Amino acid sequence: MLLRAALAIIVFIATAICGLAQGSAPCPRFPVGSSIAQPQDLFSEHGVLRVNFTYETRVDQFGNTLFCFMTASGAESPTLHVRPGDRLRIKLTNNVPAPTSASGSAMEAMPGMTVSGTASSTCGAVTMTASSVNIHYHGTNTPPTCHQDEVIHTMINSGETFQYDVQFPLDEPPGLYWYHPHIHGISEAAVQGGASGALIVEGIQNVNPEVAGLPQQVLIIRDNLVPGNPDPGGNIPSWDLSLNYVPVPSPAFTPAIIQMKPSERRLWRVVNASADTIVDLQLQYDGTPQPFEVVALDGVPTGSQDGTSRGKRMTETDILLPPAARAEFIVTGPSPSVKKATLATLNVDTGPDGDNDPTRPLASIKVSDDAPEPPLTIPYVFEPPHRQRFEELDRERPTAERTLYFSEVLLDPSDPNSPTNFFITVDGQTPTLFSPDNPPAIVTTQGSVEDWTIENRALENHEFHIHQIHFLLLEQNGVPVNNGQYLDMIQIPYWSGTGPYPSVKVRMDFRGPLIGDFVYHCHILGHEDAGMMAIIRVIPPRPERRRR
Ligand SMILES: [Cu+2]
Repeated sequence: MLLRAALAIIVFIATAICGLAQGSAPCPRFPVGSSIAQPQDLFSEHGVLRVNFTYETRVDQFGNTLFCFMTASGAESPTLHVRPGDRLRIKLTNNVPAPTSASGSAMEAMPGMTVSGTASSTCGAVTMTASSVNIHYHGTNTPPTCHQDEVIHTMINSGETFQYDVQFPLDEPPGLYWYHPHIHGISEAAVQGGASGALIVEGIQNVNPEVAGLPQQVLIIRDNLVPGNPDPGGNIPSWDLSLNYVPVPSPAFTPAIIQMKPSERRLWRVVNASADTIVDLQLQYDGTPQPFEVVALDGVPTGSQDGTSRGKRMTETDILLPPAARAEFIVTGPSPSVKKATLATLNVDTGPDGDNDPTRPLASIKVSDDAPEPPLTIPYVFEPPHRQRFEELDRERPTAERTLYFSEVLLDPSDPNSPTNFFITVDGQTPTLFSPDNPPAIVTTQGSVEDWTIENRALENHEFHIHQIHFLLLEQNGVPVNNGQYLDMIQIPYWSGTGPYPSVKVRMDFRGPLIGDFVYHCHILGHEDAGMMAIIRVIPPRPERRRR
């Protein structure tokens, strides 16, 4: 209910400025059933990518509030290309109108929605409003400091301009990342409004030479409210989806169109930029699942961490992508004899308390000899790969082991319709809703390597994400996983109500240079906004240890 109230306030504010917004037409959307277009590509030069963004809003014809990042030339949510070691300098101006005093005071009255701090603990604005924004550079191993990838205290309010200057490390794995707002309490509304874009760290061909020369297609899946807010079930999903801003609305699910040449090979770089919707991608030709030749997951080339600095391809016929997860894979387009070629998401069983993420098409692939190619091709230019960031993590001895768990509790246990509190808790501590003023739930030391067992004690799926670092998946439900993959997203499926809790065991790598406070949370953003997030603090080693 808290989220819906917040959303209602945002809709009210945006409606008030609807005429103005439509005049300047920010956040454009494509018609249902249209061919997908590639977002505009922006590249770093001489080690720096400079971007001017405005944060915009408008209300669409269905009453949904849209949000987006726009450049001065009118490009919406462009793909940002950087190289390892580059700086990303985004100057962000928040053009979303300030809340009215009435809605502002309502916001301040909402528990968990008011974020205030002192000048020493904040970064940008001091008090959160319904129009606050910031940017998280998801999956990047960049510093959690003010003006970089800091989301706990960074707020840019209406009318304000803020300068980001994000330093990418030299050993940033080459691959697909993404950017989105991360203001606790309103992140779901911002991301469902469409404020997200792709971020590519260049050089995947250095680790996976087989992708060199392939046309590359960025595919961004987003979700949004179903107009009219019908009860989910059957063909009515909890949220509608879109592909590169082409809506695929329920219940007809008219797919977007991807044009390809017959049997053409392409690198698809897919981000599930949904706030809440889990997808399970499958490519079907006349009903037969086709191979995805996977070369990277969550920005890390698959199988690249064994010391060879060479990625290894995995073949899959479907790929589960939690919200925020990425997959990069080679597809071969249909031959002319294929009558129906569809990129679909399969039904995801999210549990008795979960959402409805049904089977539905996303895109129909149309082949013709004169189909336009995507504007970018992976360069046929190779450099020696950097040492892979997480190399030999699998051989490290963990310095600590922890158990964490996801749980949900009704605010009023006697009223099944009361709001749900969402928690992520270190076993032994008291479940606590997130607040930026909370002390860190975990304090660790730079240089440590920790094994975390993360349990799901709730009756719906949760999707674990930690900022700043990737983790190595070690076990699922106590069974070792030996594919050596480094991820920043992992699903922990729902608990049935009896038996052991579903769990994953992951190895956290704090050996890198990053210190400071950052967060881990469920990346179903409705859950994160409702409390399912906590702070970890990485402190420098004590001087006497440093001398060793
Ligand atoms: Cu969750």
